Amino acid sequence: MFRSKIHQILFFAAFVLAGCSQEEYVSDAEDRVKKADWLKMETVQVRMSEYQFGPSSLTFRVGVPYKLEIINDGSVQHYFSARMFFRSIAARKIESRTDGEVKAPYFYEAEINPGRSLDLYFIPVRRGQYQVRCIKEGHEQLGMRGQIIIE
Ligand SMILES: [Cu+2]
Repeated sequence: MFRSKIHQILFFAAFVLAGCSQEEYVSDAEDRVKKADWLKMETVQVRMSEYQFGPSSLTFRVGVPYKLEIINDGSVQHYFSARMFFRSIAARKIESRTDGEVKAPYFYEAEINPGRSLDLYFIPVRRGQYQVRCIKEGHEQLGMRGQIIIE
């Protein structure tokens, strides 16, 4: 009886720890960004429009530095919202080609004006399959969702 209680507690602790590690951002993002060879950066584009992400599935490889060009080809604002994806990468910065850049280790979504774009510089860290969606009202239901795979 006592023993099974201990087991229950251990299982619960393991469950909580697993949950936490998935919830946390990559804590050594700045180190990873500094050590990466950005000359080997690969550029990938995703285009947003009414009402889709094109392509709707993106695949990245752990450890490779990327620039993801998030382009809004639509006629209204769209979001690139991907909380768990952003928690699985080391972000270097988000750059606007016209207005400058923001350097921060952690992001969770980007909102982009029609006809404009933002570039996300990052290194994938944790393998997995993540969701991206537009959180403008009704857009996801109309098809603005996709998947991001880190392999
Ligand atoms: Cu949208």
